[in-house]
Amino acid sequence: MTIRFPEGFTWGTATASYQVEGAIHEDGRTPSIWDTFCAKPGTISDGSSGEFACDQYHRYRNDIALMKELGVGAYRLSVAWPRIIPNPDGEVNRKGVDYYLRLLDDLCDNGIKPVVTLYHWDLPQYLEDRGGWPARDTALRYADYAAVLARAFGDRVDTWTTLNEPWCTAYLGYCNGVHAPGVRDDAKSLAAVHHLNLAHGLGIQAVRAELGEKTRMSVTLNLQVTRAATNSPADLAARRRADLFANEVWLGPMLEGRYDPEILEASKHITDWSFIHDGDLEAIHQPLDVLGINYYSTTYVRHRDPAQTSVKSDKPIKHENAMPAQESVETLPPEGELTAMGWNQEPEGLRDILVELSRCYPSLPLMVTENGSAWDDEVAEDDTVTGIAGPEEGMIAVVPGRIVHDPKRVAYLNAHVNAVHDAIDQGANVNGYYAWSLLDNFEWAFGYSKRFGIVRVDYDTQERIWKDSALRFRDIARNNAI
Ligand code: GCO
Repeated sequence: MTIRFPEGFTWGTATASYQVEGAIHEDGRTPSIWDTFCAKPGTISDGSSGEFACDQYHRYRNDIALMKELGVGAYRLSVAWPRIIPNPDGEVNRKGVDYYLRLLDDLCDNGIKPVVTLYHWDLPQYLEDRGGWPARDTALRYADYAAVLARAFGDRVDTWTTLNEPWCTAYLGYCNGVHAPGVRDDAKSLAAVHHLNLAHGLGIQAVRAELGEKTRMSVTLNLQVTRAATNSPADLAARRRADLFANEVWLGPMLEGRYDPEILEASKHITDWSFIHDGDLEAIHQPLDVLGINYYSTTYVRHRDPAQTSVKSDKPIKHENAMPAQESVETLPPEGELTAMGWNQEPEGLRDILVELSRCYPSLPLMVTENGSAWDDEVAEDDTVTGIAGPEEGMIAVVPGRIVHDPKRVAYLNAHVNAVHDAIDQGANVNGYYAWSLLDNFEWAFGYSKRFGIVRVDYDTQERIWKDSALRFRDIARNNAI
């Protein structure tokens, strides 16, 4: 049976600067917090870093040829802040800007809309040295950076995304410390929450001040679909507590200009929230054209006795409870067949969050800015597989004769694309789906040990190799149907 998506639905692929670019020493880029973090022993499971990654800095034209073959209408990429403003003096690095101009122009020439994330976690190290996200000044510097990008890129960008998953920045970065900069401090993580919200609002204002009120603005949140283990009042309260810090802490300020008083109450033993200044909530509450949702799995919680000791997980797993003020919340081990990340598979969670958001915010269009799964892939020989020539003489975008058969990733993709369609059927206002990821890449604390790509990267040769999931996604994107 063929299920069609609405006319104009966008199929895209997504990546992030530090995960794919490599070239960390090139053209004036200075270190980000991830370069510093990776250099510390024990932070990255395979001891690697983004130094080479997928070398997209040099191979972007090939990767765009690949996307063109896939038939995708959009590429969600992020900009490395330390390429643009490499030093505390605030001076703009022309060479860094030029790299992205070449990339954006090539995308536009190939009819692929750029969806540009301003911040996907690679904070300049000099800003961390001055306090990082727990410091208010970082939000102000972010607004300057946003204005620079708006002036430089102008109308080449289809949709601007202020932040990617501020949940990870605040909690994995500053609460359980499994991501850069590796800080473990509950109070700082909540200050980071607020300053990320502030950066979002100031960033939107800065971009619109340069490019006009009509500029399409978004943010990408990894809202957590948290389920209570039972319907007991105690378990439901645990679910509510997780939801407040995972979701409401972003949705409230960004979409309604308020922090739920329960958030402040539940964390008053950690901080007095005096970092919220007069006028901040108005600044944060800016009109949005679309809300990006990253979705991978669900989390089950139940009540726990707060008298027990530490619950904060130090596992580098996003769906463990890494948040502050969770003394009464126990995260249950995931069930069913888990992906290579150890995450459960529950496509209904994607449907539910989309339907719920459209019910709460009916006028706000949604896009699934990331969805995908990691599996332990193997390469097979197959003479019938054709490659793709790169844009330059003698260059290859995808090698012929080899393929990865990845039935589990294909099944995950099918199930989640179907879930998006179910959500639309139930009234959700969803206008796009971006596969995470175009390529295998640097998976943060897991280094290169987890492969999320629909296209494989051979890190020794930088060859791109088809996976069945890419061919499946090509069918879906080209036909706008599954
Ligand atoms: C994130 C990111 C991606 C990850 C992906 C898989 O949200 O964590 O946007 O950078 O690689 O989610 O973990």
